[in-house]
Amino acid sequence: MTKIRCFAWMILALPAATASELWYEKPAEKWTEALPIGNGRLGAMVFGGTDEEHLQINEETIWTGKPRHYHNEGAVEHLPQIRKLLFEGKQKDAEKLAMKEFMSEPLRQMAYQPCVDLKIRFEGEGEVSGYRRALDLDGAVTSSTWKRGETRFTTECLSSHPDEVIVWRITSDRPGGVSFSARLESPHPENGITAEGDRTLALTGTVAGGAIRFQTRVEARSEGGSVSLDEGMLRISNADSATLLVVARSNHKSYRDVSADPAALCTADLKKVSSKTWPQLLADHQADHRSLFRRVTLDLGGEQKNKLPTDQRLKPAKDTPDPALDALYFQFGRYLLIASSRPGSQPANLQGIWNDKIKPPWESKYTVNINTEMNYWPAELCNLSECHDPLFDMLDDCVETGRLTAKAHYGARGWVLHHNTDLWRGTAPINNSNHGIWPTGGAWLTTHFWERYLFTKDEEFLRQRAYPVMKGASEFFVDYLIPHPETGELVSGPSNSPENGGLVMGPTMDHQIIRTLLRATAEATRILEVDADFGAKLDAMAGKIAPNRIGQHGQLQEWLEDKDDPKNHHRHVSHLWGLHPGNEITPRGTPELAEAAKQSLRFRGDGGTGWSKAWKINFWARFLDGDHAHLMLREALAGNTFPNLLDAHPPFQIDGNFGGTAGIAEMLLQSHAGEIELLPALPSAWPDGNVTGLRARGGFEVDLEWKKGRLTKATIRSKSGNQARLRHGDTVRAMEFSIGDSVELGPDLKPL
Ligand code: FUC
Repeated sequence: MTKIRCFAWMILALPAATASELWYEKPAEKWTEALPIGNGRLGAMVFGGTDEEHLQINEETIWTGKPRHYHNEGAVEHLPQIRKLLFEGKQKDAEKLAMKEFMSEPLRQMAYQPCVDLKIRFEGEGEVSGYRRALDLDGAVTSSTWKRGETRFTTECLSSHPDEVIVWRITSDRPGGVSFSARLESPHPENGITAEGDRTLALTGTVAGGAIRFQTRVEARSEGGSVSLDEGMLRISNADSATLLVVARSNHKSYRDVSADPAALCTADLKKVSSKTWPQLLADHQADHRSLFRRVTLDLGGEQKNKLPTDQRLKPAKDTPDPALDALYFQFGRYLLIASSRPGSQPANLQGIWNDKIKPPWESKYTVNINTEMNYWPAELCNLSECHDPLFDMLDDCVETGRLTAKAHYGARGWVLHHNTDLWRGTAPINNSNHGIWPTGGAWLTTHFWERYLFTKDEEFLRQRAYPVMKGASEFFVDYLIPHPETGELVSGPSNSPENGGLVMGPTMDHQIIRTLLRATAEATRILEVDADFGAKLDAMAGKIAPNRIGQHGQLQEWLEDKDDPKNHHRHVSHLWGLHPGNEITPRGTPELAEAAKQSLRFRGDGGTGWSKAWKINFWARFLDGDHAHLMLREALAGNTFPNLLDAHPPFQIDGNFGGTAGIAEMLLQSHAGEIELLPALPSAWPDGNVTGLRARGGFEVDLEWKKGRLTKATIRSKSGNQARLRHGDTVRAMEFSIGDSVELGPDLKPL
């Protein structure tokens, strides 16, 4: 029976790839070639080796540092002087004073850490042939298969959300053909490896100098043959097949509590799966994953290119469109969000949950001046609302720590989060006054609460979860905004236009974010029928904030002063926030501002880091220019994507993947401007295609079909009953929906 199943699997696996598969002809040599799996909390990069298999494993709560505060008591005393210096044009003096008196303590935040490496050394002689390695996005399983001599081996690997376990499985087509040893290694110094029973290894580790302790266990099972424990290694001899189950836990309970017992948790995790067989583990994992993944399908044609290994398609995509690769990249982003952000888990950090370095770039933490937000752009749009939840949980923590920072640094009510946070929920300005003092990170993230409401129309969510956070974020800005001494307009500051131009008063991006936050909060007070006076005050204040301005080069000004440099190709395009993800600038609603924003984007050019190009896909989609959006997608694929499809900033940073996925969705469907626009930015590279399950604000789900670049059919499903203004090109139609309605429309937007 086992033999027949293996054989059937091989027949299925070896032919050309499916549309939702990444595949390769060789094992991964580098981390950026290995394939990611994850259950929100436990992740692994799977290398697929034939002499030695390597799983580089992460657990999301293993970080440096310990529960602590970062705010700087007394910083507020220096706030008036910093503002005065900035208003007087003395930027360097202001930065110097701020550096000395206004920064977080300590100055830097903590780093996300690797957990453990599982190394599996195969026994056996003979030449290797017929190798193939893949990641099936729909099944959420990596696989590798090869022949050594006359024996074919196949491996599969998954990280199960329902069962909280990583499972690695090997079978051979020769009875008794599987023999290997497996060991655990950790990059953390103070660890010990012990045997737990006769087929389980446990590794206990401590993050040097910090509070986090953790444990990892690997349990071996075999069909046929034997399992033994020997010198800190598991040995599997002459089995027909074998399965390794890996669990990992830390002592982290919350940002201020590290009293969990990793060993007890690991014991419980393994106990939970003790009677579950591989087919059961696989079936439960796939049912869970598919319940999310299959909500959206995307077919852009061009499948014949799937016959090529995935890594060989990236560079050519620059000049020759590869629509099937675009669709794969889109679904890979959705796969990654499912794998790195599940209810109850930490939000996806700068690398999701995948990190092999003790000193990862930017600590692999949460950079909230674009990166963390970009991670969540696809969540509502691409029908993965639940995957958004960890971000909201993190913000609940930041409301607590951010209150202390608001008081200590600004003497303000409410809460504030500057440009980074970490496992310990730091909210104070870090690193350097010339970019760390940026008080709108929390405000931007708070708009995600509002967006969740707009997409779902879930009033309970608005009342219970969103509004308290929005109210606190808004209260901060009521106390913080100050009138400009010359114009009387309300301005933000000290702040910066993220990472460009140093410490200033009144960067455009801040004003766009704050206006959006205040108006959304005011709107929420009306929907919920609470705090009417507060709502009116917020609306009034929003109207007094310095507006968007068009400068001497026809550009949208990045600052209060008209000082933009048209030759500046900086990766951040912060002042276009109002175009995307915000909505105060739209080609139809504010054509002059939109034209100025376009001028600014032209000046910035088509280059940039991975996430910068991903943002530009979204910008061009919002300009309704599908071909330019697609050009940016091709730039990202060819120039900023590793062989395993992870975003190459470089180095690896996951935001570009998520931003790219959201950008592709924005090319097909937009709903930020008071109407649901179908195929707003369809590029000529995708003449025929269909998409199902995208979501639009107002509680709608949308399927679209098109041929020769023209919409042929749209299906609109209403989840919450609502009016909608639908648009396709110049055709506009207002419709009334009841809950559960599903309406099929033709290209003229009339019911079919
Ligand atoms: C911001 C960006 C960098 C990088 C870092 C993590 O600081 O400017 O490019 O993405 O975040």
